[in-house]
Amino acid sequence: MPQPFVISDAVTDALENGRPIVALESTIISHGLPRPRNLEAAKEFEEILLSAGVTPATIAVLDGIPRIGLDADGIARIANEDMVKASVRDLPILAAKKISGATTVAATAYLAGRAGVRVFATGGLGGVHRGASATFDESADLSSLALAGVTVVAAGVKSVLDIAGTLERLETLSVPVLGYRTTNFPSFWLTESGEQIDWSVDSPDEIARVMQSQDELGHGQGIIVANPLPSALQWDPAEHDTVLLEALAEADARGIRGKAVTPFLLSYIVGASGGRSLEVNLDIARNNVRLAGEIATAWSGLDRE
Ligand code: PSU
Ligand code: MN
Repeated sequence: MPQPFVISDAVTDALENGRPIVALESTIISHGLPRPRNLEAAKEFEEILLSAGVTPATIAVLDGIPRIGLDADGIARIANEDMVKASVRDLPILAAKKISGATTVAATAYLAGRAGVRVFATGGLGGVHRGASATFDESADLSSLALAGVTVVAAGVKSVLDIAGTLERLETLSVPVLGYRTTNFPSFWLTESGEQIDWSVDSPDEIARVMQSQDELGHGQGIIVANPLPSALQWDPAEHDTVLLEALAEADARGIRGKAVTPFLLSYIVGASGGRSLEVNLDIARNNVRLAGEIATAWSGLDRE
């Protein structure tokens, strides 16, 4: 029987020895950030983890095989090849066709969960799109997180989405949402969306204890840690609002639909903001990777007790 996925030697070693590991997604690299900054970013995210004593596990499908942990060549491939954007439902098709794909939050969380990697860092989550009551456009990130027992650190969801609707769906799906030192859910580039969440947590240790309780209760859902960027680093709110409305109108005018919507909005916004949103985007991802590393470290400490 061929293996359904391949776990790198470094990740296998960390798993066997209970050392901290953080999963990283590849769609943010292939479809979320422009070349050549995307390759620099992919390497930098891994470096941040390595220098904190945490093993990075960047996840992608290469030639049909889901890989948990990439080598330098794999990282370069996700940054430079025109890969399909792969959600959970695409995995068996990529496998049969032996083609490569960059995994979304949904597919990355699924694969990380299968591999036993419990903490995952991304930029922003997918969610309920504006107008979803007519289009049914809701990211599979939400339903996947309801099934994969993985803690994902994200700066909330972008306000191109229906943020209140996204939080309602997460409630229905019984996915815990923890604000990191806040009860104001972040909207990616902005520190606060204005939407309130029920719970704030103060430390990586507290998050690890929530994970442990979740396991003890037999809840298989993932956990979302909403990690806002400090307000001094956020994107200018006025510019943000203008560019976002423009991006939504443009997507509508061009009739962009389905899985193309999110990548279209992301690249339109980078272009229309003259690169400013990109710098904030990178700060957000770094901030999330750092916190995910701390959570993974706290988790592996708890695990050994
Ligand atoms: N939101 C972001 N940045 C991203 C994405 C979403 O702020 O890079 C990417 C992630 O990979 C996420 C995917 O899983 O888009 C969601 O796409 P869709 O809305 O088609 O489910
Ligand atoms: Mn969609």
